[in-house]
Amino acid sequence: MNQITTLDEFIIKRQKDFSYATGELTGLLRDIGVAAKIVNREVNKAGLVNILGNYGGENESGDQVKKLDIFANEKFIDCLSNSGECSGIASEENDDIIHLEGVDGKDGKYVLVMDPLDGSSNIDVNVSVGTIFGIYRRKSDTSGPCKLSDFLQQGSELVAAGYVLYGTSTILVYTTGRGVNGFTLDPSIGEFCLSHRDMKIPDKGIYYSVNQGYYLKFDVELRRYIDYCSDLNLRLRYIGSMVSDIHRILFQGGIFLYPNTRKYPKGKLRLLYECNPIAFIVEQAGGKAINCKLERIMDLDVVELHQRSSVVIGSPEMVDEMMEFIKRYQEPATSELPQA
Ligand code: P6P
Repeated sequence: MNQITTLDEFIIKRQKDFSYATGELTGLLRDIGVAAKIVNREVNKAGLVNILGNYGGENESGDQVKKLDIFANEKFIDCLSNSGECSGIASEENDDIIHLEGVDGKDGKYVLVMDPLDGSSNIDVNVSVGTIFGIYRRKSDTSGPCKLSDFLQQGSELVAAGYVLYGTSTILVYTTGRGVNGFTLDPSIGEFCLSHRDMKIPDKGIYYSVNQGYYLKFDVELRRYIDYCSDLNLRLRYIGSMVSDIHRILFQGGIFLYPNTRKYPKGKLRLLYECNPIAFIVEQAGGKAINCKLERIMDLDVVELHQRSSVVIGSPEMVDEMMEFIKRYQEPATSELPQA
C-alpha cells in the first residue's frame, strides 16, 4: 500500500536526527507548513479576489510591493508566533528585525530569515512564486529578546532551510542538514505529503539559468562563460523567480547565475534570506554555491540584514567547471598587473 507520510509525521519521525531539538525545531517547521498552506490558498485564488496589483511603496529590494507580498509576510509572522520557538524574524518586507513575543514568558531559541514571497513580479502574470526561509539558533541569551547579531550569522550556521514553490503544484522542500526532502501539497487532505525523498542534484545538466538581458553588464569572464554555455548548446531557462529557477536546477541539473552588474555591483540577490538558505539546500543535495569571487556562499560574513551577493549555484561538476573558466579568463586585478 502506498503509505502517505505527511510533513508533520516526517518531521516528528526525523526529530531524533536533530541533536538538540526537544521538539523546538519541530514546532517551528510545522508552523511554517501551516503558513505555507494559507499563503498557497491566497496565491491560488489571487486572480479571483482583489489581492493583486501593487500595494504601493517599495521593499528593501526596491521591488514594488504587491498585496500578496504583504499577506504572505503577515501570515508567516502570525504562524511563527504560535509555537513560541521563534524569537524573531528578518524579512525582505521589513527594514528591521521583528521581535516575537515568547510563550509563557519563555523566549524562543531560534530566529527565522525569510523572503515571504520571492519572485513577486510574476504574481500578476500567473507565473510561479515562492517562499524562502532559513532558521538559526540564537547566539544571544535566550532569557531576553533576540538581537540583530542572532541574524547576522554565516550560512554555515543555519540549522534548517527550505523553500515553498507555489506552482502547478505546491511543494515544500527543506533540509535540517541531513539531506533534502520534498513534500507536495495534497489539497484534498490539506497536507504536505512526502513526494521527493532524499533529493540529489544531478552532477551536471543541460540547463543554465541567467538573465541574458544583463549580458553586456556582466564582467567579461562571466560573458565568456555564458557564451561557453551557449556553445555547449545548453538550454537557457530563466523565469525570474529564484525558487522556480533553482527548483528546475535541483531536479534536472544545471547552473543558476545572478552575477554582479553595474546596477547591482555586489549582486542583486539577498545573502541572508535568499542565497544562504538556497545554498544550504543545494549543498545538502550534493550541489555547490559560490559567488562570482569564487567564495563559498555559506562562508560569507553577513554584516547587514539586506546585504546582497552575486551567486552561482547548481550541479557540482558545472560549478567546478565555471570556477576553472573564471580563473582562466579573470582579468588580473590592477594590483596584480606586472609593474611597468
Ligand atoms: P531580475 C525576484 O525579484 C528576485 O529577487 C529573484 O527571485 C529572481 O531570481 C531575481 O530577483 C530576478 O531578477 O533582475 O532578473 O528580474
